[in-house]
Formats: sequence, C-alpha cells, structure tokens
Amino acid sequence: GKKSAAPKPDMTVKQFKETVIKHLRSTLGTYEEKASKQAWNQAIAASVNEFIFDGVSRTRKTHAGKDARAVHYLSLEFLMGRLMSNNLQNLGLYELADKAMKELGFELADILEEEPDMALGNGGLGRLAACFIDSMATLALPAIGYGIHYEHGLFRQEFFKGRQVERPDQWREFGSPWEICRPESEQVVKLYGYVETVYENGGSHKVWHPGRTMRAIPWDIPIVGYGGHNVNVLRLWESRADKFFDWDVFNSGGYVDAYTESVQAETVSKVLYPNDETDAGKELRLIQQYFFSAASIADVMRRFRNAHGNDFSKFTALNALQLNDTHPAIAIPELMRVLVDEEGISWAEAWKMTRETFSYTNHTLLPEALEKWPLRMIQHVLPRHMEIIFEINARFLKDEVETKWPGNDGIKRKLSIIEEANGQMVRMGNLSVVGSHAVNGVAQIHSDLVKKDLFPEMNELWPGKFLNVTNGITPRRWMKACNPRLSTLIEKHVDADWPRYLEKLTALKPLADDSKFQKEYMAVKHANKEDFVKVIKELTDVDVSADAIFDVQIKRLHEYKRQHLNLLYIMALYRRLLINPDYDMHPRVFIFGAKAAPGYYLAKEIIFAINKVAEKVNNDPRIKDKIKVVFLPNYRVSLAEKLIPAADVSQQISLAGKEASGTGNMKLALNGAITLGTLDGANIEIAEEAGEENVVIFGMDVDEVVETREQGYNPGHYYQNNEELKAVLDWLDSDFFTPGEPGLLSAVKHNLVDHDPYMVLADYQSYSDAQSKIDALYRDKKAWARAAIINTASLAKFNSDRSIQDYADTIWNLKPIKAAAK
Ligand code: 26M
Repeated sequence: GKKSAAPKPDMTVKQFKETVIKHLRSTLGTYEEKASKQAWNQAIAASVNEFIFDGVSRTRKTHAGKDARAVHYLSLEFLMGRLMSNNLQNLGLYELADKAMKELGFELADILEEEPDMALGNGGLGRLAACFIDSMATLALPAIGYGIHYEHGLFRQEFFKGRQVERPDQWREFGSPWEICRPESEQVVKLYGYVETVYENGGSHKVWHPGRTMRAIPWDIPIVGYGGHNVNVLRLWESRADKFFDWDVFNSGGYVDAYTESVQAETVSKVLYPNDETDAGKELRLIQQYFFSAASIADVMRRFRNAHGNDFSKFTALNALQLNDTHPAIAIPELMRVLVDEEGISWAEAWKMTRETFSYTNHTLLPEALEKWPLRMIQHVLPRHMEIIFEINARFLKDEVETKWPGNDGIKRKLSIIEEANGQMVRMGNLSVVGSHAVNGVAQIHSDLVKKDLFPEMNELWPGKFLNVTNGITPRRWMKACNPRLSTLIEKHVDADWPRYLEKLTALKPLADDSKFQKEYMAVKHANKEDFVKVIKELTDVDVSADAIFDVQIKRLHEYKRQHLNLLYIMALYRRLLINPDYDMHPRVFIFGAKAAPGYYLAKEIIFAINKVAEKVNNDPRIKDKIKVVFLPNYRVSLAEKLIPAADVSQQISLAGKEASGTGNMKLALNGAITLGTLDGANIEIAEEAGEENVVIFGMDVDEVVETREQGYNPGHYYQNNEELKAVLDWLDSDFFTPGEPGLLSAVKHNLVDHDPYMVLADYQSYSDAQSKIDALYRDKKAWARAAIINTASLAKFNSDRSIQDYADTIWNLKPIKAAAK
C-alpha cells in the first residue's frame, strides 16, 4: 500500500493563499504589491502557526487531563536550524504551500531562504537535541525540551585573507515568528549570598539568603511531530533583571549602579559559548548552566504542585529528567535543594527521588572536555549547592564506595566528586553518574569505552547503570525535506510512510542491481550536485563540475577529527599531478565546512592552511581542474541541508576512540554518500548495517591506537620514512602556498612532526590507499551506484525515532499519549 502518514490538511490551495494574504495585511501591515520576500516569509509562518497553535493546545490538554509521565530534556544547546520547511512537511502542508506561492508568483524554496537559522548550538550535541525533540513529538511522547533563549547563537563565520573571523549571530534581529512568550510562567532564579543554619525544635535546617535574584522568562517554540497530530514545546529561558532592586546583602554599597546589575542579569542569556569542549571555569558559563537548570526544575515543580499539591509520592512516577552531557548537572543538587530545603522532605527520601528521576548522556571521552568547576567558584555563586554536593559526596563515599572497597583510599580519591589536586575542583561527570539511575554513551563502541576507560569502578559499583543508545537523525529533515528529488524517487518504490518507518527503505535493496534504478538514483545525485555547483560559485566564486567526485568533510574543526589528514592527502594528490600531469584520477572537489572555536589556535591555523592550499590549487592551470578545494564559509544546518544531498564521499576520519558517535556520518550515508572512515563511533555501526563492502574503512582501530601509543608513538618516524608524506609536510614550511611569506603554515607541520597527538601521520598511508579505492570505485559507475543505493536502503537503525524509542524503553520508562484529534 502507499498509505501516507501525513494527513491531508483540510485546506485548499485557494484557502492557503487567502490566509497568507490575510496575514500579509493584518499581521505584517503590508500588501501584495509592496511586500518583501521577508514579509511573505513571515506571512506564511503566521499561516502555518494557525495549525500549530491549535496542535499545541490540543496536546497540552491531552497531557494535563491524563496526569501523564513526561520527560524533560535538559540541554544547553538546541541547534534547530530553520523551522518553516520542517513544519510544513510535518503538517503535510508543503506541497499545498508550494502551489499557493507559485500562484502568487513566487518559488517557495526561494522564500524559505529568508529564514535565519536558529543556531542555538555548536555542533553534534546541539543538533542531536534538535533531532530528538522532533522524534519525541513524532512518537507522541509527553516531552519538553528545556534550554536557553540566547540572544546570539553560534557566531557567523567569515574568511578574511583565508583566516576565520567571527561575527555576531542575529537570528532574532526582526523577531521570530515561531516563539510564544509565556510571561505567566516566569520563574525566579537566585545566586550568590550565604547559607544560614536555623535551629528549631531540636532540629536544624538550612536557609539560603541569596545575594541576587533574576527573572527567567520562558519562550515556547512549538515542535510539530510528523503527521501534525502531536505538538510538543521547546521551552527556552531568557534572563532579565529583577523587577525590584538587585540587592546584594553583602554589598549594600553596590546599589548605586543599578543599571550594571540589570545588564549583568541580562548578560546570562546573551550569547552561546562557542566551544565544543570545556571552557575552563568561566563564571558566566556556570551561571548559564544553573540559570536554566533552576528555572526548568522550578517549572517542573510548579506543574507538579498544581496537580498534586505537596504530596510528592507520585513525583518520580511522573517525571524523568535527561541531562544532555554534564552541562545541566547542577540540576541534581538543585532538585535536592528544592526537595529538602523547600519541601521539607528527608535527605534519604529526596536522594532516592533524585536518582530515580535523573539520567545522563555522555558525549565525549576527551579528558580536556570533561567538565570540572573550581570548588571556590561554586561556593561563591551557589553556596547552598556546594554544601549539598559535599553531602552527596560524603554519603556516596561512606555508604557505597567504602562498603564495596573497604579502606581503599585510592578508589575513593578516584571516584570522589571533589578532585583534591591543583586546587579543589568539582567533577561534573562523577556528580552526574552518582546522581543518575542510568548513564548512556552515544554509539556502541563509545558506550563500551565509557564503561571500560572513563568510569570502570562506577560500572563495578552499579552494573546495569551503564547503557548504550546509539544516536540517530530525523529522516524528515535529513531526507524528506532536504532531498526532495530522492524522496520522490523513493516514493515510487516504497510506502509513503517511510519518513516515519525508515526500515521501509529496505524495499530498495533489490533495486541496487537494477540498472534503470541505478541510473535514476545517480541522476538525482547529479541534479543535486548541479544545484550545489551554483551554491559553491555564489559563496566562494570557485567553478566546479558536477561530474567530479564531491568529497565532503563537514563538522566542527578539531584536531581529533583530523581535517589536516584530509589536507595532507589533497597536497599529495596535487604533487602527484605536478610530477605527472597524466596522473590517472577522476576529477575531485574537496569540500570543507567547519567552524573553529575562536580561542582554538591550531584549529584556526588548519582553516588558514586549507584556504591557502585551495587558493593555489584552484588557480593552477597545470592540473587542468582535476582537483578543486572549497572551504564553505559559515557552515550551518541550512547549508548542510543543501550539501548533504549532493555529496558522493563522506569523510569520517577521526582517530579511533575519539569521535563518540558522529551524526553527519548518518545524514551523508542516508543520502547516498560513501563513507570513507575509521572504525570509530557510529561509523562502525554504519559499516555493520550497510555492509563492509559498501563503505571504505582505513586506519588503526581502537586496540591498534592503544598499542601504538604504548610502544611510544613517534611521528618523526613516519615523516622520515614516507617520501610523499615528508614532501607535503616540508611544503608547508616553504612559501609555495604563501608567496613571499614562508613559514605561515609551519605550525601545522610542526605540530604533526613533533607531537601529532591524534596520530595523523600513523594513519596517513592507509588513508591515501583508501582514497585510491574511492577513486577506483567511483570509476566503476555501476558498483558505485549499487553501494550508494545499499547505503540509503540500510540506514533505518539511525532514525532518531529508534534512538528515542530506546530511551523511552530502557531509560525513561515512558509511553506515548496521542493528542486528541481536532
Ligand atoms: C563546554 C563548555 C563551555 C562551552 C561549551 C561547551 C561544550 C559545548 C558543546 C562542550 C561540548 C559540546 O558538545 C560536544 C559534542 O558536540 N559532542 C558530540 O556529540 C555528538 C552527539 O552525541 C556526537 O555525535 C559527537 O561524536 C560528539 O563529538
């Protein structure tokens, strides 16, 4: 059957047109002859909101009536991208809107370009949260996402003379049509001050006298599930100065400058920290974490009290709280504070409730990315929370660690939430594990390493607490919406509800050897590439051919992700062509997209080096356009949506053991790119699903990495013994790519030859060989088409609906509740 999961909307093209024009006039205050594309965009959004708001209310009423168990997904980041096309798709309105706009004389796709990305995240972790809330809504799970309403999302990237320049992101400059302010649900968040012990009736309790309070204002973004039945919300908190005077009890002289205080309060939700690893001890970052955690917990408590008063017997049955990394871990002592200090619940009872409620997802093993806060800072900003953390730690060490390993101070030192070395630090990972009933990694190998390398003793203490939930991506955004050509082709062969049940794509497998289907599939890829040729021209002024291999590496810039391995190979190919102009290779376009953290020196040097090599290669007539190198500025969700459908090769070349999962690897493979990757993160599972013959694997695996390191890794050895590798590294020292300025690219060379922390040189030869395999495979057109089709047909496991179903079953114990129909 070809049944459709998305309902046919009860609206005609004519009615949709009328609604848009109504909003153009009455919401936007303009009219057809005068309206800008931006105004049309907003008018369409307002029209779509007529459907969405109704869905929000229906879903809310359903949950309220049922006293439903719900999950609260706490994340400092939600990398939403644009919302219009996704909302139209999920409501089943896309084609209708497309027709309506055509009749009004516009291309819908063109008008969608007016929408700024909602870039409230850095990369993988933030985009995962966005895919997950889409899936939670689609699966009709009672769920709410909690985060920060940043005024400025991730910086906009420009290149100036090949170097990254950061510019502020302005996603809300003209307001966003998708958000609803909910002043009635405002919360108060306290900071600083001191703790008083009050003795009373033979007992005592603690009273926190905060030094400052601020307001948390919620903005709700509706999240439309596929099919439009269920609409959840993403609740983002904005910080504001207190209505009253901000009064520091310790600093009564400070009141003169009240404006400074209000500026400070409003600073909290001003800007997203542009790092994707830890940013050592910035007080504002800690306050961001606490601000949104406390506001969210207060929101959960308000909703609970409205239904149950002060009877907390059902609290754990009705609430799950998921920590997206340790960033919101301060929510653990915050819940304890509320239960013990405000509700008068005993410590033992409150701790039981807290542990049953929280679960924690780990996203990295990189030691430098594991969050630690100076104890003094937490004591200063959150004095009561520091006391609570001490108490949690003391009981943990005494009741659990001591019982299991009597008298073993070494293990106590290792498991303690407080690190005693180099000034006391609070280990947020340990706090998260101790305070949660479940801890999960994001791909099988990563979850294994979380147990084996990161928390081995915790795993012994609580076998069964550590789980795997392999990441996923929403096929609605990452296929249906971004790749309409492939979706249309797919729909000729599989049920129309494939965006919900991705395993239906296995019906394509028998077609992998069908030459007619192969041609159609590759024609789609070619058309997508033709479209992207224009994007490349527009953004970089580089001319590329859609007949070349589009070889893509898109992800944050990081040494462990090894964009410089890719660069070394590009230089080697270029050198081969200069040595032998007839060097046999299929033309290739190397495409990069990556932002570097503004303070990450070497990452910025790698961007500069790629841009300099690109400039030279792209303008060298001797190589007859066999290689082009394109570094797309300002890589972001909306650019990924254009590039991924056009990709032939997906570079996933991290050092084995370092990339927790990766999710770009899933998006690219689903859209028919062949993975060129190491045995790392979810690459391993992609190879399992698609078959090893349909991916190209290279390099050391995790065990070989360990072995190489134990033998005393010496990058100089590879440099000295590989003629081509030595030549390209030395090239970086010359002025070949930076005429008249030798040494500008030396930092990259010397880092590799002298340190090479991510073993780029050790994997170089294997990578180069794997690239030759890619070249050979691409030239066998049928073999390539077959492999690409099998990839598309085999990726059902990476549907984020499957990930969320796993969370619901194994961690949240959560059942769907379908919202009432209209
Ligand atoms: C920390 C401190 C200050 C400012 C920012 C941070 C911070 C922000 C983001 C730290 C880490 C952040 O994200 C890490 C991340 O994106 N990890 C990726 O998570 C993906 C989803 O699970 C995985 O697929 C990737 O492999 C993993 O690198």
